[in-house]
Amino acid sequence: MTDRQFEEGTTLDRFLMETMRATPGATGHFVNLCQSVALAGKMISARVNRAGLAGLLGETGEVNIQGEFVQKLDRYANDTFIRALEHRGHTAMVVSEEEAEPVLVPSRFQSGRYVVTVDPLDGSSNIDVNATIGTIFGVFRRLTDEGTNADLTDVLRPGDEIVAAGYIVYGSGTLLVLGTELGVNGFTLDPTVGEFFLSHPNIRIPKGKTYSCNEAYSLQWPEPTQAWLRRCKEQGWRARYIGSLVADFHRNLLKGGVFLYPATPKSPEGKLRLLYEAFPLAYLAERAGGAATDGRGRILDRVAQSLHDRTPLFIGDPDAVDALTQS
Ligand code: AHM
Ligand code: MG
Repeated sequence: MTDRQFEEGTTLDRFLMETMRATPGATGHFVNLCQSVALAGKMISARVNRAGLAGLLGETGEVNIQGEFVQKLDRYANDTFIRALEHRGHTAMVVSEEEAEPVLVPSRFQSGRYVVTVDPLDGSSNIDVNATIGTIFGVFRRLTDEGTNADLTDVLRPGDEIVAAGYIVYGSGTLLVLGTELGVNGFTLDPTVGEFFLSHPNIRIPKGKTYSCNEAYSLQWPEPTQAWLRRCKEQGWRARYIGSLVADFHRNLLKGGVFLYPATPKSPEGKLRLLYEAFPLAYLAERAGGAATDGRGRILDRVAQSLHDRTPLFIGDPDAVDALTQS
């Protein structure tokens, strides 16, 4: 919310209810959806915290649609997220990084008006070393009639049609960042109470000279992008990169800076996925005063052609994104 003041100690539930009351025509379905996301976030957070003790590190032995080895926590996060969303009547379909095909809500549950895209556990390569990882999600209001099954037309559409997005970071604390048309707000999980409390109201990305990228690939980038990086170094910028998109994005959102993952000869379409990584974070960046492009144009102007489309990504500080897009 940009125009409301919330008291200290405002829970996510209270925030959502007050936001709903101030939104004409709101039915409560979106509030229920956010509550389901928060429940999944708490459950995943608890599992992440205990993973080293509970035999939950390492791989399952499966390979996912991306050709990557599935980690045990990837599988847990995926299943938990889908189970949390499927039964409350707000969601019709989930598109997940870990699922080759869209997952329809089982027919024994009421189907809903939203379609959710999710990267259940972003930064999988950091799971086994206790570095920050996270869940990224985006929400579309479905186009197809609620009386029918949702289908691909409900997600293969412009990023601009996202109605809400967010992420949960599992770091030194667990934080849920939620973006809607009303703004971007952060909620910290108090594990002693089991609730998310508003801790970062109305987030706006500050100016900051930090770049986040895998610099080891920089010699493979287009020359103008390399030239931009050289200029940053001459101008005294700093580098921060953990290799979890959600963590790198989060730091830049709070501290200022830009994240870039350009195309390389190995990943000519870029590495990051459009529907459940780039779209949600681009939505959040723009609502927090930042920008996001694929190096040519605005990310949210893109239209997904298939579920697991990839894209180059330049996201964060609007001036830096602008410079990188024109470079
Ligand atoms: P994933 O863990 O969902 O598969 O995401 C891919 C990750 C991003 O979180 C991160 O930005 C990127 O891959 C890091 O890639 P690289 O190791 O090439 O720097
Ligand atoms: Mg990811």
